[in-house]
Amino acid sequence: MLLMKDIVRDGHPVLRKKAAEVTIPPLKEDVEILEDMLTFIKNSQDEEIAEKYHLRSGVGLAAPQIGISKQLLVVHFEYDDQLYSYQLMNPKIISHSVQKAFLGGGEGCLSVDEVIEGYVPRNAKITVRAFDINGNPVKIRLKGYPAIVMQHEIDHLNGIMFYDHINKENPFHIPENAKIIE
Ligand code: K2U
Ligand code: NI
Repeated sequence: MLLMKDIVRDGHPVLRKKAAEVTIPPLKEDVEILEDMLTFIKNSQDEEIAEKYHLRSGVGLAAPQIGISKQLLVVHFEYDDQLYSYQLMNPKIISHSVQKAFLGGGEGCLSVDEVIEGYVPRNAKITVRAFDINGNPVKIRLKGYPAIVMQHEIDHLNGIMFYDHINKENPFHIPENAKIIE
């Protein structure tokens, strides 16, 4: 099982690389990577397991965060009584809103141990094309918090960290017409 020791920390070059697309239909090893990543996120949300193995709670994970520079990501969380659980290969944002959105509490990252304050402006709505764990094409439309999480993970596949988006002059600058998500 994946543990925090397997999570690559900020400063490692793999977090700044554009990850390679994976072959479709998927290799067995890529399917196994996605399964291990989803298990880690589920474990991190289980109080007993997280305490026993000192896991930091997460809602998503991208393969570069475990040192694998491949376009693989998982997200798994409940929001507004709906489960959002995806294991994706080669995800691409194919369209997005002009409107921006950001988490009122800022963002964190399993690969960043320190707190970095500031608003992280992202697209309020996105449409993602990807392949699921069986190699089937999927089209996913997200808005609000689920869209924020998905963009955080897709950023990891492009070597982008959440703090790259924070306004350096005024970390709490609110873009025009932006939606605050509490
Ligand atoms: O990619 C990661 O490091 C996982 C992040 C994803 C994330 C952070 C902030 C905003 C959107 C996505 C972890 O989930 S950070 C810890 C966390 C846990 C619960 C809720 C929000 C953030
Ligand atoms: Ni992250």
